[in-house]
Amino acid sequence: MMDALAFEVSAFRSTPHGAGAVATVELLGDVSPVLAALCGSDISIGALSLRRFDDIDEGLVARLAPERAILFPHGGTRIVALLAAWLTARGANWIEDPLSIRDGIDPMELFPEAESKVEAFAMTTLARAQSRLAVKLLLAQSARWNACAPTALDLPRSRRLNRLIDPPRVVLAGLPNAGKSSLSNRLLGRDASIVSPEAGTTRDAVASRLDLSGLSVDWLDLPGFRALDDASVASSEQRAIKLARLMLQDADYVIALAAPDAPWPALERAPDLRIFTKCDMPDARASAHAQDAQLFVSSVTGEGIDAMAKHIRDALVPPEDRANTAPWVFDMRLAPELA
Ligand SMILES: Nc1nc2c(ncn2[C@@H]2O[C@H](COP(=O)(O)OP(=O)(O)OP(=O)(O)O)[C@@H](O)[C@H]2O)c(=O)[nH]1
Ligand SMILES: [Mg+2]
Repeated sequence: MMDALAFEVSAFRSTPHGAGAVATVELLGDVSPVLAALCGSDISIGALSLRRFDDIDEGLVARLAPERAILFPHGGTRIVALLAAWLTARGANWIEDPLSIRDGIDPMELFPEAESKVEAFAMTTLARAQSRLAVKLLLAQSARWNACAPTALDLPRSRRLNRLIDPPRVVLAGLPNAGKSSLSNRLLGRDASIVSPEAGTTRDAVASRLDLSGLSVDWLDLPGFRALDDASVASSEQRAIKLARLMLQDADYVIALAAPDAPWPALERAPDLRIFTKCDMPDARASAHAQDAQLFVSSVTGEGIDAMAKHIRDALVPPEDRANTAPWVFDMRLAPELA
């Protein structure tokens, strides 16, 4: 029964992953039979129609071209997953990572309604950009590219802005018990890492996607760095520490953490930021290690946490880069001469 229906379409979610008010699911290929089965009947080209999506959801459907339609279901991840399952059960090719087809499809074909090449590229990029701050900037690019001679392209600035599309990697390094996991959990708003007064609690690095005042980052809570010749350190912890030190090399941004009861870690690489935590403890700021700190925070009271998030965001994607109205090379295909 299902074989008879084998749909010759590719489908993918074109809004960023995660929950949102409305998601967009693109259908490319022989879309008429899919719309007939999913929405009750086919939809004429150029029409926008409110339909039920089988028994999954209700939403708008835009039929943009003979071989292209967009579904607008509600944006919960579960609804999109159900639509994906419905489509794949009927032979459609569900593309989990639209990036994988990005280079194969001309954005102008994907977004025929776009008024310029830059707008079509911006729409394609918007589908995968991870940071909230990317949205307005990407939507402004078409006008900015029109207004500016390509000679004014500033590639280093564009590379920094690209962190709004692909999250940069931030690592938190400190001695055992410095409070790394507590700080990570506080930022995340949930307990991703176990916290305890026992040194060496975190073994494997714990990665979380965090929103730092509009910038998404991949945040890594590392095991505490202690001397590997310390006989009390178990061999599994020693291996974890070695791995963590490798992660430091790859990071876009390194934060060193100290506390009244934990001095600064010795790192192979100079940290980009030195944070002093547990500043709610009595006389914390008077402690010897506090002298070298740039920022003070407490994971218990929340003091300094918002300022810290903004500081890291602005270091990775400076406000002057965001405010600059010169074109942003958010996709190298727009400026092949710079590649
Ligand atoms: N008063 C106070 N205590 C804190 C704060 N942050 C962490 N702690 C305490 O410090 C201890 C160690 O915290 P963790 O977050 O587990 O430290 P860690 O750096 O992840 O430790 P390891 O995983 O062992 O390397 C726990 O008892 C926490 O409750 C803080 O801001 N204020
Ligand atoms: Mg920990």
